[in-house]
Amino acid sequence: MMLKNAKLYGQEGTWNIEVLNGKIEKINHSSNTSEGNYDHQIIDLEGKLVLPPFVEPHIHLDYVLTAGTPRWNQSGTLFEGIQCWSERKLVVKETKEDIKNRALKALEMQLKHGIQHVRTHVDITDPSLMGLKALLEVKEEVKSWMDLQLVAFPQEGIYAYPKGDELLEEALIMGADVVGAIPHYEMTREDGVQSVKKALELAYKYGKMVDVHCDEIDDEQSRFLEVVAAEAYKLGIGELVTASHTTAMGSYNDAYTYKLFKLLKQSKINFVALPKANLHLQGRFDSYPNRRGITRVKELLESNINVCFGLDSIMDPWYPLGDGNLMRVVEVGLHACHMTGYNDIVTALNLITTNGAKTLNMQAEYGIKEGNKANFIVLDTNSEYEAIRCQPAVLYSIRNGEIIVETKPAETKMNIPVFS
Ligand code: 17E
Ligand code: FE2
Repeated sequence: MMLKNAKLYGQEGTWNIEVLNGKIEKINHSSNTSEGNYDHQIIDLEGKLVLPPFVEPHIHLDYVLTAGTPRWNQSGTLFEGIQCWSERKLVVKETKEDIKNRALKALEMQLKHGIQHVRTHVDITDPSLMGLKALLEVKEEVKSWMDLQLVAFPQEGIYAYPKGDELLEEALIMGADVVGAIPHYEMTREDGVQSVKKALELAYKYGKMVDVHCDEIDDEQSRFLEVVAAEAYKLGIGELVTASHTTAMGSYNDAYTYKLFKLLKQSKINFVALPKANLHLQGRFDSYPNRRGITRVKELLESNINVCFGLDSIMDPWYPLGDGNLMRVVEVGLHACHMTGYNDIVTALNLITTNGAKTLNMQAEYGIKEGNKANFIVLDTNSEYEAIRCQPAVLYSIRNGEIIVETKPAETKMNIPVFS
């Protein structure tokens, strides 16, 4: 395959990308007319924007498409979401196949929207570990078109749930890639601190990554992030550690945050912000003014701390909407985080590409470089700026040099003379 006249994300000019045996053989400036070395097919992109595939760093595939069963979350809070899910586990008896089918439907939505790499949390506060068994099979079944990482996520607590710590360890032995935790949901602050330490210890013991649901609450006193960062720093595994949500940071005072940022930089941990999910879930206990409940994305990025965006949910007890489209998460996130300056806009797609890859610790094999796998997506636009403004279709998703998804953009016919 050769992709002719590609506008590479973040670069000037247009380029020809030669693909041979599933890998990127050569990237030449379009003006270079040498013969080239590639497999049969040529596609002239006429300056369309080419990027590495989108990365979804945070979704709950075992929860997708369950909203309303057995009941809807009326308050829109995180806590009622957990309550609905806990009730569902008791009354809706799903088979492994049911869970797999829901997860596959969500993965299909994600694939259509240009995603080829997904990190999913899987609830392991369930003595049968059914969700994990289902997702371990899904991971294997989809690997030709989607890379999946599984987080062993103790939704109802490592200590608040009976034998949560043992289930967590069992999940790691069964093959989960990442250790999770939810310190703000434990019964006491001390249990929360202990749960973070436990998660990091287990990660160290089994050679796994860490991704903590951290301070997903509008409580300015919820300060488990400093524990995550300090423990990661002391163990020297910061780059393998991620703090997701951290919405309490939107409520911290500036003096504390100043001190915190020094530790965050030192620790090298990653952040996942989930703007659509948390705009919906947070601020629910406020009257007016009503908080946005989002972490300090702009300030973290300005401090060279890695931040990426995720969707979190597709129709689950926590969030009633969602269709797997990360471009829309970026659009909402830029607004919610006051990141609508020119430079914020033209670099915004970092939030769902390279920054996500770094969080998943797969940056070494990610990106459009000679020698890498021929994995890319093509957007129906000619610039980074227009990609954000117009939310164009993903025309192609290409994996190992094969077109695995092709989309024809909608066509509008104007019957008004001046426009036709
Ligand atoms: N579980 C949780 O603790 N927080 C969330 N935002 C979701 C599930 C979706
Ligand atoms: Fe989450």
